[in-house]
Amino acid sequence: MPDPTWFEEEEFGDVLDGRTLRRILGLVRPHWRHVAGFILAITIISILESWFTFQGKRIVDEVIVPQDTSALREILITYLIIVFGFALGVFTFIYLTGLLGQRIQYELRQRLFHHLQTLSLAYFDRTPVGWIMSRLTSDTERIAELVTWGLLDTTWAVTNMLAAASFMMIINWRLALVVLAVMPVLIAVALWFRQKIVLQFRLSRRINSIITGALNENITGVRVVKALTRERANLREFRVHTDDMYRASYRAHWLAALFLPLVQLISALALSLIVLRGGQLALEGALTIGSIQAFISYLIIMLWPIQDLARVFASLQQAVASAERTFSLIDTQPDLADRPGAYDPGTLKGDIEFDDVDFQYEPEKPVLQGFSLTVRQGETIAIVGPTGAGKTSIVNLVCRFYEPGGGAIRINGVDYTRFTMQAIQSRIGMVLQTPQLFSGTILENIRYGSLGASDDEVYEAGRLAGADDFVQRLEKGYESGVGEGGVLLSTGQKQLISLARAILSQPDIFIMDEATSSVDTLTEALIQQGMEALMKRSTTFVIAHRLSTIRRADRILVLQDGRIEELGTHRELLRRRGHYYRLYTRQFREQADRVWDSWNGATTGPALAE
Ligand code: DCP
Ligand code: MG
Repeated sequence: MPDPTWFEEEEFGDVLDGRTLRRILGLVRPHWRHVAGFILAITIISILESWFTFQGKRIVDEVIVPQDTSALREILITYLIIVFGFALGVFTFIYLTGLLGQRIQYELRQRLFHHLQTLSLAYFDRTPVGWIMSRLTSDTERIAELVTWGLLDTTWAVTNMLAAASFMMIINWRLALVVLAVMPVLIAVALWFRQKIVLQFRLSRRINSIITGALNENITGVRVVKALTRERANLREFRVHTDDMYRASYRAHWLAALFLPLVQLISALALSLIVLRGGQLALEGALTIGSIQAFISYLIIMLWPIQDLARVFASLQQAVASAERTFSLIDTQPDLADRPGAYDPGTLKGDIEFDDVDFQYEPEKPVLQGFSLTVRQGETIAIVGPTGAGKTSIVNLVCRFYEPGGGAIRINGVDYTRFTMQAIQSRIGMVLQTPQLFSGTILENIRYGSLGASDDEVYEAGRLAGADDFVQRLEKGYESGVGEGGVLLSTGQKQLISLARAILSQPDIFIMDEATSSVDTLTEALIQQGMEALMKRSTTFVIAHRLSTIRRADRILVLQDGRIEELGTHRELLRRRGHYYRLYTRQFREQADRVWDSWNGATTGPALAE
């Protein structure tokens, strides 16, 4: 197993990671008009907000204090304009951010999905499906949120403060400087807290994932835990983790609780400075009452973003972490790719030759070593052997889902790495141990083998595969849905559909990984028949568990620990009285009886009695 910690969720990234931020901005660049649009809208809103407050000052200074209504009309009209502009601005930025967010999510998902198709099986071996799913769903969402609401919050904070500061400077620059002197202190405090809180939350999250893992293992493995009477020891370990968790989140919440009151305290200090210094200036006649009131309002406006800073920063960090993971997926290079100058030979007909092939999934764990085998064009070779012997690995190599680590595989005398992947994989038909269907109708699933096929060709393939019988008995026939992944069908039925799909694609090479789980004898006979159609025209590799299949093969390969133990026809191998003979007598006698009784109508008599 690969080290399981490398894909562990890290919830917070470093906001100041310039490279990631630049790449995120790269996502936005094509939509710069949208961004410019909503930044403009936000700026206008911020200015209007401060201007609105300024009108309040005018009402006090020009209407209420002098008891004069002459300016009232003009002020009211200005109010109306502000409110109208405000509504327009809010509409614009909500609309544009929504649109931008959706576009970016859409593009990212497309890109990720497309990229995933290029990655080789080896990647999917070592990457949990859940991890990939999170990249496609929650992470793209968070990135979209970062470039929309995150960008918005930041812009809004800056423009809000600038607008408020400007209006304060216009009203009275000396008092404005007093207020602005307090701001850096507030921002420093907010930043310090942010760092501490994030640190604690990060810690508690990490512990949380350990706890979840422990819980998971203990619940799924409860039988073993009980059998080995490990309850007490596990409980002790568990308590240590929960204690750590408690302490970390306790500190985080304590800090979070402390933050707001502290900001308010400092703000109160700023407020009293305004009242004190403002009062002095007012007494000197250098400041109006309306101005003092406006200053208090501006201070409150400037405080909003600061109080919000911790929240915005936390979500920024999460989004940056999301982006890092998503980019790491986008940056993953496919392990297998077409070589320069790779070509399509037009057919895969010809002998298939394994020449001294070495193969391993993981370093230091060889699966095949010095494996040599030539399969003739049109031949059917049955591969048998104990579990883990390397049977599936051999067909994986034929499909070029993986490539040999040493030696070569030649098709018609040419090293197959000189061909394109597409050329190889499009000419191989396969039925897997656990057949894979896609949600849709039976018709669509069969047509997957050859997208250009007509309905009639699909029915013909269904008939050849022996799937016709059960399909016709379904209410909607070939138009019946199979459910997600084919859940509405039995394994045997899924194999029949996969067979029909393989038949339709007219492959040069056919691969069948027989299901070990027993299907009923009738279905088995049908599968057998369907395979016949393919075996006649294709070079066939069949990983066989059923006697009926093995006996039909031209040659049988007995595999053990990645080595060829025996190779020959059924008769030859039985005569040798070696490995195959023992395997056959031990494992297949019972099955043989069943098969003979049920269908094979004893034309040659039991093989053992040859
Ligand atoms: N293996 C691995 N990584 C994979 C698949 C397999 O490390 N992604 C290892 C497990 C076995 C060896 O490779 O030790 C051979 O595996 P095969 O799948 O080729 O084995 P079989 O197909 O013969 O086994 P079964 O009959 O169980 O399908
Ligand atoms: Mg296998």
